[in-house]
Amino acid sequence: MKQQLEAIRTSALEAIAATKSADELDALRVKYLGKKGELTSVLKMMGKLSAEERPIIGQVANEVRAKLEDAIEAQSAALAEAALAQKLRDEALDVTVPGTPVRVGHKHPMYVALDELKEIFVGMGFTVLDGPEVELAELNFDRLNAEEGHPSRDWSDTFYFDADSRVMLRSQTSPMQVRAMDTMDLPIRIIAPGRVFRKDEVDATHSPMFHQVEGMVIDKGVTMADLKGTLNLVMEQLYGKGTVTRFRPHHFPFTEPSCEMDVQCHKCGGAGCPTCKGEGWIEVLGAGMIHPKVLKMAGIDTEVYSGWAFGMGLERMAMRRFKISDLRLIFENDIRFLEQF
Ligand code: 2U9
Repeated sequence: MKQQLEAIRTSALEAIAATKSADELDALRVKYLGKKGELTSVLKMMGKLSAEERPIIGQVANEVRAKLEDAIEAQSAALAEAALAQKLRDEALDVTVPGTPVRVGHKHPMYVALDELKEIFVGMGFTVLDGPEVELAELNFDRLNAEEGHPSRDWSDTFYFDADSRVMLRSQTSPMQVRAMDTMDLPIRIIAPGRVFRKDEVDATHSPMFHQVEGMVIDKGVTMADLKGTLNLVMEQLYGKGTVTRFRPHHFPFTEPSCEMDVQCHKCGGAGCPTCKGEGWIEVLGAGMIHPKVLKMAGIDTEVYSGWAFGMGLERMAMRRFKISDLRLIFENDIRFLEQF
């Protein structure tokens, strides 16, 4: 019987050490220590032993049971530890694995030009304003001295939302300047870039939606000299030091006097070439002293304050800067085109 017990011990310990899972270990526990287990079966035969043998065999049997229980417990802990280590390995995140590439877009050339312009104006203390594209005709026209009957208010030129021509897609970013005059403290120095809408057929130089940058300064004692000085500085930063400009008289309802500004062609130095279409000059923007009526409508005292304003088309500016020949290319967003800038 002693040999039987020792055989059980040897085979059980070997089997326990070889287990790979908690289930296998549990099966062994039942196999050896369960009610109908091998060790239990041997112990049940103890009654057949003599009185001298019984305590000796009993002791061996208890030792074997204790040994198997200890071995099962130790193996159970070892298996649990191994399972945890495996789980940690399986669930580990390898941060060095390259991710799925994200295709990065490309900054639109017009926004390259706009950002450059913003930086120049912000550097001179201007604030950049943003505002609604759906506007009141009152702010878009009346407050800018373009009264009923003004040609730009015609239904053939403007996108109205209602039969009374009160609500419209803004045709210029000027209503932003009107809002600024109504809400901001003086002095004011702002630029307002954004989309504007006019009923134009699409061709190489026209689109029903385009972008403008307008700007204005209102302060005490502002004159045409400030307008010229500031805009000359902007052109030098855009086109290089020594850029030559000229101002031609013009007419806008919201400025008086009004002018258009040209820069001398950087390609031919004014002699005339394909870049300036033989003119020697390139028109860049419109500007003028803010009409006293426009200031008065905003409640600004024209005896104390005066101001100047300008407006320019952003697509045209980007087309000049990047030598883009057709306006439609600006809006098509063909990545092969955009990636060239
Ligand atoms: C207020 C007062 C004055 C904005 C101005 C221009 C001259 C101008 C055109 C350039 C090309 C429009 O994009 S374009 O077609 N604009 O020539 N704009 S002065 O003057 C203002 C604006 C707001 C309250």
